Amino acid sequence: MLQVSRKRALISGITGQDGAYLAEFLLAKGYEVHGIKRRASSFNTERIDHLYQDPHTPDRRLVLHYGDLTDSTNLIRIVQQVRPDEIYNLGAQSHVQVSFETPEYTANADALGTLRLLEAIRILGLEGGTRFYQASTSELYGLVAETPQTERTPFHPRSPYGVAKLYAYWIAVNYREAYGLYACNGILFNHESPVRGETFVTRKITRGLARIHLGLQDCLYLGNLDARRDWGHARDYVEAQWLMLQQPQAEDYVIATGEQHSVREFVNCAARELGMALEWVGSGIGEQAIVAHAPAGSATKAGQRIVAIDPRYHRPAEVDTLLGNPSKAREKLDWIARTSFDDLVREMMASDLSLTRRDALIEQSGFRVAQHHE
Ligand code: NDP
Ligand code: GDR
Repeated sequence: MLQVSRKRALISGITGQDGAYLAEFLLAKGYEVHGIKRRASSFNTERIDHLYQDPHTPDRRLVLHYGDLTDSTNLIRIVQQVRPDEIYNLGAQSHVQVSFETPEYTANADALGTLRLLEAIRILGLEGGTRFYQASTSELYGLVAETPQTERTPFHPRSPYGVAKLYAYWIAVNYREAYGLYACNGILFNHESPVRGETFVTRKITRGLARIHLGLQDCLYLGNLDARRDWGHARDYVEAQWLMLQQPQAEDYVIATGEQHSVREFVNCAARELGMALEWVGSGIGEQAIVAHAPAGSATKAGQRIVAIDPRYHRPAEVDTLLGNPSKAREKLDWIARTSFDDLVREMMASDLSLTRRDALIEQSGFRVAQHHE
């Protein structure tokens, strides 16, 4: 019988939000999936535990390799071992605010890490066979020159993260032009999910409100409530990443919903999911959200302050507004964002409510759960 060899993908950042959704997506498509995970002092594979296959499983299709984007020889060795058809470079220090505190490390992992992977492909002579996806970002636009943003909108990044990703964007373009490498930039706008990192604003809100609703926390502290983002669902966005690598020609694409909401609107929508109505009072750093209507069974009371501003969460330079135009992706990839804003918030809120119920039970039993308030 003719043996059809399956495609092999290598994912850096497989333990992150997108890595987990992409690994699941590619496994369902029949791929053999290899992922790079960092050595950590405790388990860090929670997001992909449901996909894990014991190393003794015959013919397993998910293989993890220890590695780091700051370590060239390690990356060359992994690419040499795997000889992937597709590399998805999702690994990064991806938190914008943290990049102001760790700018050099962010540049090393996010900018030079991309160069190291591209060089590994070249050193091993795989330019002809290995396709490369670079996780570029709407943070490249920063101080936006036009709205909505397209593939042709000029870049003006506003953080060490954005500047590092600007290098990564251009080095991927350069390797495409200089060496004929099939390299694509997906310029992805914010995308979220129930497994979004807990310190990004959306997850911080759904987790915080769930904890307040169940009486585990009194108040949620946020920064700029007026920031506006084009928020989609990670599950939809990883499909676009894959589609970009299946085209006859490598190109760059904006991936977005084309719809924008403020952080304050996200809070209101998440509160509504709990049956709670909020009233916003005060202004500037004195602005607060007060419970106007508390649902039955909630630990909150009408009149209680549940959201306040902490200037610690204001950034040295802010990206005030982002809105993407995904027309090119719709026309060339036949891709659209399927999940609406309301459905995204609903799914995240339901998931955090159920996780928080579990935490409440653990605490009632006399055990402590991790706090992670940042
Ligand atoms: P996460 O922060 O959830 O995941 C980042 C991943 O990168 C984790 O697996 C992390 O490992 C890994 N990582 C961090 N540093 C290194 C390093 N030095 N070497 C190897 N791996 C490393 O990010 P997302 O999944 O949300 O995003 C995926 C990519 O897409 C990132 O590059 C991000 O910058 C970019 N992006 C994200 C958008 C979004 O809205 N989510 C929008 C546009 C771009 P560990 O688990 O050990 O920390
Ligand atoms: P962002 O996402 O910076 O857009 O980067 P984040 O959720 O961190 O911030 C979005 C906006 O919300 C404002 N904000 C707060 N942000 C956080 N984290 N915590 C707060 O308390 C808070 N209060 C208000 C921020 O100032 C900002 O304006 C994400 C990351 O996934 C990047 O890796 C990715 O490239 C971009 O999205 C697209």
